Amino acid sequence: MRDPISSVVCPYCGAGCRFGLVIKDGRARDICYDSDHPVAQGALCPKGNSALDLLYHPDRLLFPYRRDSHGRRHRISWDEALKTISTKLLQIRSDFGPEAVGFLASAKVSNEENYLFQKLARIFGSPNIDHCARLCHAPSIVALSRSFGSGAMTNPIKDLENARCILIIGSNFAENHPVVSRWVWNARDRGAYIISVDPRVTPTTKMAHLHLMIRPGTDGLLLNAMMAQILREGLENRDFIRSRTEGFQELEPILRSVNIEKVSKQIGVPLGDIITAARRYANSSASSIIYCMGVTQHRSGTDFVASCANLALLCGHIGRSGAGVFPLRGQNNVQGASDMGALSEFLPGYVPVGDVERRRSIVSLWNQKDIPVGGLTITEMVDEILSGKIRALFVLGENPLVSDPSGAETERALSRLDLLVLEDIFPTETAELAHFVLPAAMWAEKSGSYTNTERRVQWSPKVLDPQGESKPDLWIIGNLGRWLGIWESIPTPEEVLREINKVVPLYGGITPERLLGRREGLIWPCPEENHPGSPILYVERFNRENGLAKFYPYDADRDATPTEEDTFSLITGRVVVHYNSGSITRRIEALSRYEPKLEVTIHPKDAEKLGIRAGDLVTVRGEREAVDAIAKISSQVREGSLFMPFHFPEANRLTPRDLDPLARIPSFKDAKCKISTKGT
Ligand SMILES: Nc1nc2c(c(=O)[nH]1)N[C@H]1C(S)=C(S)[C@@H](COP(=O)(O)OP(=O)(O)OC[C@H]3O[C@@H](n4cnc5c(=O)[nH]c(N)nc54)[C@H](O)[C@@H]3O)O[C@H]1N2
Ligand SMILES: Nc1nc2c(c(=O)[nH]1)N[C@H]1C(S)=C(S)[C@@H](COP(=O)(O)OP(=O)(O)OC[C@H]3O[C@@H](n4cnc5c(=O)[nH]c(N)nc54)[C@H](O)[C@@H]3O)O[C@H]1N2
Ligand code: SF4
Ligand SMILES: [Mo]
Repeated sequence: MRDPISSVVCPYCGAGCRFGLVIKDGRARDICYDSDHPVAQGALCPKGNSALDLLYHPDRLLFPYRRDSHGRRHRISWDEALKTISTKLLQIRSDFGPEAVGFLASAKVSNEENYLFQKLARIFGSPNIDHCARLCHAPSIVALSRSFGSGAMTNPIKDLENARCILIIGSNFAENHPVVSRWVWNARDRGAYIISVDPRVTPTTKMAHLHLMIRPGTDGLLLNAMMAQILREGLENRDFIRSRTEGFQELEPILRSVNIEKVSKQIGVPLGDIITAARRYANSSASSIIYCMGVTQHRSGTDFVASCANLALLCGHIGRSGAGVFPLRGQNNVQGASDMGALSEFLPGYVPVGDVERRRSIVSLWNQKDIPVGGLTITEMVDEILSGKIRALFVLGENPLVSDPSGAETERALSRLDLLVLEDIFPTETAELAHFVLPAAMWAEKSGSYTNTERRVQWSPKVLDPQGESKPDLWIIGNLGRWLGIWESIPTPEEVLREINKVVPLYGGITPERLLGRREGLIWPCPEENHPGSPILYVERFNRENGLAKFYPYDADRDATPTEEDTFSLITGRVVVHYNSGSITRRIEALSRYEPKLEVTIHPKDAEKLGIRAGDLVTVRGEREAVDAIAKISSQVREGSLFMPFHFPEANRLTPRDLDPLARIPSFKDAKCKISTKGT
């Protein structure tokens, strides 16, 4: 590539690939591949490859509009939009208090935009700021911070090729982070043993030497059984446990009492496979764990993540090349949005809002004495809209109507707001309910930094002009702050990054001067200007106060619940050609033609029992609602379970609002359902 630094960061997943845009007469004509990129090495998946269809899609939002009480859209000017929205927000604040306003940030926009957005919400006086990390890796933030001192991935993606054993649990990266596959294949080619734990057969499980097709939601039982076997055989790393950890004495008696034979029946996997997995993971010289939504999106998501951490600590497989814990981040900037404090319980840099001294020191930089605490999460905000406590919601780049659990409740809540504002690039399902819709410029039309799943912060430059009257999110947030009287001028992305350098020590040395000229970015923690970045964490000490990691005891047997005979466990998840709420990919023909309609996968034996044939229209009944889908019959799912992608509005009509008590993530991977041919 002649001018590599003009390359942009891919707007889809957290792998953080970059590609160049060939621009002629102000229009992007082609994509060029970046063969030196540290993650992608020139490869892109189907989504990255179709990025031009996204830029020039005819449905793009090009003008601000308001919706009247009859649902009609009226095009308005930016001044009118921002003036009316800010007047209404100030009115709601004076009538009901600042906590009557909720703010949803976005894992799709830059660090600078998220930073400024949470600052606006908090100075406005509302503690209610959250974003989709809540629905995604909130359990990783809680559990890994407790165990290791940081919720992030420990090693770079490329380092996977140095692993001698890889345990993949609840991740289908071959479809969802496709470029990760190349590094796992490299490891395999070099002789690494690959174990996969997934209740379905997927392109990822096909890469494994051993596939443990467990019953959904039994990961805690499996991980404890593996650890129990490791202890039984004396394969644990006593030196590591002694010198680098604490708390093992509380976990050990739980593990000693595990009955592995019983677990084998509970999880539906042969005993021999559990033993092989335990031995392979413990005995290799460097083992890594890759996990994702199959682990986190459960009522016990935090405990499952804690169990992954316990296993790594038990064998000392952390803090070295090839040995790490890889919670693959989903969205292109979900790591960054979390780092920037777009979460109800954390300020920028994971400063707990309850830590009075550190909180006051951060907000003093914003010329504030203090800010409110006790904010609500995404699902809690929906509950409080229904109770009448929240009256206005400002949504920046999320599609909650489709992505939140229990769609009927979300719809009821969003419909009763006094004010719903949406900033997006497309007219989504949520836009249908919004009073004001503000058109955002797309990734290539604005500058800013994005943090991928490896903690790699990369600058993505503006290479095109925004289309129509769309504006960069930073401009919109900055201007709204002016109308609200919060600040006087709109900062540039570089200016916001300089403020982040001061406020967030992890980003202290990731200055605009260094980042703009560095295509491969910098990996945090990078506290000072001359710091090279930190690809591998915990080499010498963990990030907890005493430098030690901590085991967290979890008695998984407590959670094992049998299901009723005719009830199915519905797994919702992803397919390669679609993305999240589908608001983008359902519009892109090059992608959606491979999966144009909602399908539900059922095992052949269950289908036969219920008289369901391939292609039949079936009704899937959840706790509250029923939806129709096309039946796909395949032994890629277990008997008794179903799979449905959540890229269509119907899927979340079926999911429950059961939350993990600590991370407050909904259990998207286990909705109790019944299924029948439509009309029967
Ligand atoms: N193509 C595509 N790529 C994406 C996305 C997308 O929508 N489409 N979204 C992005 C985002 S935001 C995220 S968070 C990531 C998510 O990436 P993944 O976590 O890989 O995606 P999922 O399909 O939700 O779930 C992964 C696997 O968990 C399995 N699973 C379900 N229940 C259980 C269980 O109880 N135990 C275990 N061990 N496994 C279980 C499912 O069968 C599935 O294969 O992908 C990112 N990349
Ligand atoms: N049933 C079920 N539900 C799930 C999940 C599941 O596995 N099963 N997974 C959960 C997970 S992991 C996640 S991360 C969430 C995702 O939940 P959401 O974040 O709500 O999903 P997206 O479809 O990614 O929505 C992002 C929106 O941002 C818009 N956007 C893109 N770029 C920009 C930009 O530059 N500026 C602005 N302003 N907007 C932009 C897009 O058009 C899109 O409408 O869904 C969760 N919901
Ligand atoms: S793997 Fe992720 S970052 Fe890379 S091209 Fe695909 S969607 Fe984009
Ligand atoms: Mo996600």
